Amino acid sequence: MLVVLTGGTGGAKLIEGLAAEIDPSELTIICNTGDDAIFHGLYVSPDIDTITYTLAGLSDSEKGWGIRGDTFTALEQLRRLGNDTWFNLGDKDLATHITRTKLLNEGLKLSAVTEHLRRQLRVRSRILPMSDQRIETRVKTPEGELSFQEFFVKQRWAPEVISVRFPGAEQAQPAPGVLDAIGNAQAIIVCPSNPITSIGPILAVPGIRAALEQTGAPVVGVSPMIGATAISGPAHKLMVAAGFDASVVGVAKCYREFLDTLLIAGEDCASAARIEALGVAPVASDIRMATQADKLRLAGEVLALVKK
Ligand code: FO1
Repeated sequence: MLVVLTGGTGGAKLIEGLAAEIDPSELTIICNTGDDAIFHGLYVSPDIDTITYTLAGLSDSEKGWGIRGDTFTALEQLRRLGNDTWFNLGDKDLATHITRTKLLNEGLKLSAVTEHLRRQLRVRSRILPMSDQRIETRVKTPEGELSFQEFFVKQRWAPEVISVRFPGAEQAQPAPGVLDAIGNAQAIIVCPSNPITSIGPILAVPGIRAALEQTGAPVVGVSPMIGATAISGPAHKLMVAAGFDASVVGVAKCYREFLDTLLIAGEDCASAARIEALGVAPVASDIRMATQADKLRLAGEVLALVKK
């Protein structure tokens, strides 16, 4: 059993490769839910959906989110009716959020809803939300505090970031199956996701970080950073706000208590000694996943490292 910690887009690429390289039913994916938000009364869980759509072969790989070929007719009508429509929800994607919201309103937990949705879409890997309780990533900027989606989508991650917090995390528990999956894993993979706002919320759920620190299984991460910038998105900006270097060394610092190995870009080889000094073994590779072949190759390299 392989356990994967992930956010959305960057993680989905590696997970697509992993699911092609091994039996997908051997993968348990623990997903960030700090980005979740309510739009038009519907509960949207972007990272869970990105991973589910990816494994169902439905994802829009160009955008990195949503369903390939989706249309936006309902959204246009919502706009005409005077709604705020900066968050782009496609027509087919809306069906997911309607189903999720209906089941949550019927009393199902997010983990049970996620299980239902992935089974309906014939996804063979297990997808677990980090928690069934609401934990909302909040981004403090000079103009005030924003939800993650307000920061990321509405404001296109332009505002200066002062700090990030995860209200609800302290009182939350890991979703059913999360701690068992980590405890029984043969290996754990930390995806090239944002260490602060994708993996950070997962680690903020009481018990998850400790489970990772206690596991005897190898823990291998892939850096989301090359040089001083993220491969995509605002990880560099958020890492600096959280007090880390915007670099592979900063990534290693975020995970040093439980990470055994970190895959880094060849360009970052000069940082290898500083990563090693943190107790993490750096391995240089081509970590960009521009093509399908890249995803398979990198997944293969990660699997080779965890099998060592
Ligand atoms: N990201 C965007 O940049 N713009 C969007 O309008 C947008 C809509 C959207 C709808 C459903 C969904 O599941 C994801 C969506 N995302 C969008 C992606 C999402 O905001 C981020 O990728 C994640 O939250 C970060 O991991």
